[in-house]
Amino acid sequence: MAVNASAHGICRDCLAPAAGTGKRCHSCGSPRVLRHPELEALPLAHIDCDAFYAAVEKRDNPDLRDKPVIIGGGKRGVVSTACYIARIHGVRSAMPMFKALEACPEAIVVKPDMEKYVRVGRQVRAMMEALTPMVEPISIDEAFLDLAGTQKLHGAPPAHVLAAFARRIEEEIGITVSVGLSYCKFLAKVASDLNKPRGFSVIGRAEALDFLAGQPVTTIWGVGKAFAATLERDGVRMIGQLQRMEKNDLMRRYGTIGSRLYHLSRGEDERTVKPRGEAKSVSSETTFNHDISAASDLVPVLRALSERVSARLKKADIAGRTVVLKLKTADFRIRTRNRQLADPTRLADRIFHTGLDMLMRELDGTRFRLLGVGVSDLTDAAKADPPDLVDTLSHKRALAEGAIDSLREKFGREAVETGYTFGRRRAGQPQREE
Ligand code: DCP
Ligand code: MG
Repeated sequence: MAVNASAHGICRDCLAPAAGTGKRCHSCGSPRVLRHPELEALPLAHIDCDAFYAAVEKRDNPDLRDKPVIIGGGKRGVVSTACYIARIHGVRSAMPMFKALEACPEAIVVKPDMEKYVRVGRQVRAMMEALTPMVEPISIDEAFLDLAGTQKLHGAPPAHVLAAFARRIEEEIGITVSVGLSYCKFLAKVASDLNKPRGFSVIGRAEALDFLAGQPVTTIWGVGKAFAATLERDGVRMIGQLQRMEKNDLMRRYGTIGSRLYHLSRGEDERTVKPRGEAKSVSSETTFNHDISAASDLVPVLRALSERVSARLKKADIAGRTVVLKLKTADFRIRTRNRQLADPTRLADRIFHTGLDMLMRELDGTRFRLLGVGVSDLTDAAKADPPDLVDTLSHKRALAEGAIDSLREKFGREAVETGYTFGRRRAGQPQREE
C-alpha cells in the first residue's frame, strides 16, 4: 500500500519489473503497476474470484458483458451474486430479488447453474495447486495460498507468481480474481477485499498496525454484527482502540474471543495454511450461555451443529466415516464419544442421528456447558452415502437432503429449515470450528 521510492514493483499487465516511481509501466504503459517495499518478502496470499457466478455467466454469454447481471432464484428468491455493474445500483448478495429489481430494474436475472460454477471453481483450484501444494480452499471461489519457499521453483518471488496467475486466470478461464498478499492469513484476506474487482493489494509488516488502527472492528475475522454491537456499547468501534487495551482486560470482558481481538488487532495471526488433505476432522461446537441438561435444549443445538458440519463437508467435497460427539460438563470435564459408520457421510441427517444416539446415552441430569459434533476419518466424497439397501429410509432422507441443499442454493440458507432448528438457529450458532 505504501509507495516508496525504493519499492519493488511489477506491472500486472505485462509482468515486467517496475523499478522507480513512475505511474505507468515503462514497458507497456499500463497504469496497473504494483509497488511495495515488502513486495518480494511476503508469502501469504488470499485469492477470491470477483462476482464469481456472474463472471462465469458473462464469460459464457458476451451479450451480458456490459449489463447489470444478477444471479438468483427467480422473483421469489434472493440474490446469490450481483456483477459489479449491478452493485453500483446497490444490489447485494442475499438481498431479496424484488428489492434488487427495485434498485436496478434493468438488471438481467440469470438462474444459477451450480454444476457449472463447481466445475469452474475446480479449474481455478487446480491452477492454484500448480503453484504450490499449500492451498487451503475456503469456498467455491476463494483460497489461501502459502508460497513461502517456492521462489526457487518459480524463479520469481510470490508477488510475481500471483500477478502471473491472475493474468492466466483471465486468459485461460475468462473470469477475474482479486489477490491479497501479506505475512498472515488475516491480513491477506483483508487485503484481497481492498480493491475488488481485479485487485491486488499488499499489506506489509511495517504498515500492519497503522493500517489496522483505522479499520472498524468488523474487519476482524469472527466479529459479526451482533458482537460489533456489543463492542460498540462498550465504546469500541475501531481496531485502534483494541490495540490500546490489555489482553487480560479483553479476556475478562469477552472470554476467548477477547484473546483473538487482542492478537488480530495487532496483526498477530499464527494460523497456518492447511491444505485440504491435511484436515483430520471437521467439527463444530458451541458453549452455552447457561449450563443445560435437558434433551429439549440440547437436541436443536446438535441439529444446527450437524448441519454446519455437513455444509462444510459438502463445500470441501469430503466426507467422514466416524462421527464424534463432544460434551463439556458444568465442572469442565470433557466427554468424547465416537461411532464408526458403515460408509463415510457428509449428510447432516446421518451426522445428527448418529450424534443424537450417543447424546441420549449421556443425558442423566448432568449439566453441560458445551456441545460439539464432528466427523473424522476423512475421505473423498466419492464413496460417501451410497444408497443403503437395508436402511431404505435413510436413502430417502439422503435424497430429501439433496433436495433441501438445492433449495438452499437457490433461495439461501435460511429459506429451508428443518423441524429441529426452526426458529432456534441462534441457539446453535457455532463458536468454534476446526
Ligand atoms: N454466494 C451465494 N450467496 C451469498 C454469498 C455468495 O450464493 N450470500 C455465492 C455466489 C458468489 C459465490 O458464492 O458468486 C462467491 O461468494 P463471494 O462472497 O466471494 O462473492 P462474489 O464472488 O460473488 O463477489 P466478490 O467479488 O465480492 O468476491
Ligand atoms: Mg468472490
